Amino acid sequence: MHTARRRAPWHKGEGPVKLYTFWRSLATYRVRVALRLKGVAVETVNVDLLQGDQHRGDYLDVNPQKVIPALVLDDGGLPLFQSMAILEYLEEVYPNPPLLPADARGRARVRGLSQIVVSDSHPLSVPRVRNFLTQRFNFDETQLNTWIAHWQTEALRALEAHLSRDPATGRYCHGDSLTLADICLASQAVAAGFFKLDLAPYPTVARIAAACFAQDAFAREHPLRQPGAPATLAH
Ligand SMILES: N[C@@H](CCC(=O)N[C@@H](CS)C(=O)NCC(=O)O)C(=O)O
Repeated sequence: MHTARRRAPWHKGEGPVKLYTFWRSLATYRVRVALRLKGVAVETVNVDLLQGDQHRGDYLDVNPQKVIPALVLDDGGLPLFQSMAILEYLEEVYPNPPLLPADARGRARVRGLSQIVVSDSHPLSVPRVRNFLTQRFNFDETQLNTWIAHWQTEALRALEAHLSRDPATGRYCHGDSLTLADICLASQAVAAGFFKLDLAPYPTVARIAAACFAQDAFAREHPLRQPGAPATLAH
């Protein structure tokens, strides 16, 4: 017998209304920056990942994958999920300022740079992966830090190699305007801070990250400026 699903109280109207977020979430940082760059205001709902809020029943109705971000639109539908998909949605629905280049090759490059972070680096150090390694394979702190540093470093190296060899790199990852790649690179730079990795060996990444953090949207949405964040980068 099927149990009737509780009806979620999704609102009806136009545009995003609610973002499920947490100060430490890098995926949600990406979405918050895009929302702010595009001037879209949303209500935020805190999902404390350290307290396990992502596993609670009411959040499972929001995102059964048990991760944030999730963006509720007021079209009456289920929330959007996965930061990259949400960024692409925002780009389509709020085209100004554009965060993807006008040409197909440029868009492929921006998406490629973004995926180094979103697909190949970030997922390897999220809480559920860290917990699995410690609980299932008994990783101690040193082993866990080695794991995290390895995958973060791989991403930083890859970004640096792509950015430094390509004349398409400008003030930002792709030319002199912000793109989705800068949003992803900034989240990678925040991760480097969290995990105490020096950006000095990656001068192009460091330069672009600094240019991003000098922008209001990146600075105001920085994880360490969110409610509940600790005073320092270490955690
Ligand atoms: N690929 C997903 C990653 C989502 C994700 O792993 N989010 C983290 C926070 S940045 C999370 O909610 N983790 C909860 C957990 O690992 O238990 C995206 O980009 O949205």
